[in-house]
Amino acid sequence: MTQQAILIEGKRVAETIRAELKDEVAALAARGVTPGLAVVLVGENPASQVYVRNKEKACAEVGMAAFDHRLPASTPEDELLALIDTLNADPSVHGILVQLPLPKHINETKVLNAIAPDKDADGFHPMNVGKMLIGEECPLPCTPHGVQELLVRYGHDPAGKHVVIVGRSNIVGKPLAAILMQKKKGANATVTVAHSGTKDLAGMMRQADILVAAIGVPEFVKADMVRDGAVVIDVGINRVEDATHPKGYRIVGDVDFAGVSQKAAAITPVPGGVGPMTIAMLLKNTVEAAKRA
Ligand code: L34
Repeated sequence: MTQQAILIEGKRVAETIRAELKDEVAALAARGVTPGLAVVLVGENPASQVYVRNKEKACAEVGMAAFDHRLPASTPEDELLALIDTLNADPSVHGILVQLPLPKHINETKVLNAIAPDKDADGFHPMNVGKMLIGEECPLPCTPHGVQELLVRYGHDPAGKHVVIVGRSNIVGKPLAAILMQKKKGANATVTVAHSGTKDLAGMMRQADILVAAIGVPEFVKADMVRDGAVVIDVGINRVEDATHPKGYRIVGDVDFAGVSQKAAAITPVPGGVGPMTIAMLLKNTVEAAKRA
């Protein structure tokens, strides 16, 4: 295909989802409940600061409360754990998000374990990860859930398709595989999880009906690694130096967009693709938690 791929506009879909949530939030407000999300950021990672700000802005837009907790990078682990205890006990907090990555001296597993599973806005608690794997109802991790939602809303039902996910992180690759392999609506795919140890990775990627790039390497996926007419979802968000941009950098995905968009049937842009969907699904998890509470 030398035709230009259809753009899968995550930004637009995320707007639609926020509009849907706004109505649900209004209905909750009529019952005296304002969904509240506690946003915890430890340290000054510039990318995390942007993501967290976007999350808090999105909360405000749909009428939810965002409780902002910024802690210095030097915060001891037990202080962070104590904050989580307080948030677990606070009835105005329905969802808790601890932005990752955490500073190296803090044990991530310990922190994720400390979040009450019913307030787990990210779906990262091991209990929820287990529920997700066996197909029980639970909050789903926001980025992979956003990818599923994008595919479905653009008419690319994963059912029966070969989905090749490149990347095996706990945030994206592993949970996306767990979600898309379920015998459920919007799933039922044949899933391959490929990674840096995969033999003939390019050949594997060419097998994909739906290719998901979550590698963390700028523009790793080139046109010759993509089958004609594949659907390509780019989860990567990389800052690359660019003196011609006012900020001194620009954001690119894990996919060589210019090349791959000549070959794919549909493709997500970066920015404006999966990123905004991550945030929309975070709000959704929090609204669901508020409904249950
Ligand atoms: N706990 N940590 C926790 N939960 C998460 O779901 C995340 N993730 C990832 C990093 N750490 C996390 C995010 O929130 C990545 N991520 C995220 C969220 C939002 C955006 C990107 C990544 C986003 O807003 N992206 C915009 C561009 C932002 C920019 O200008 O840099 C976009 O259009 O893609």
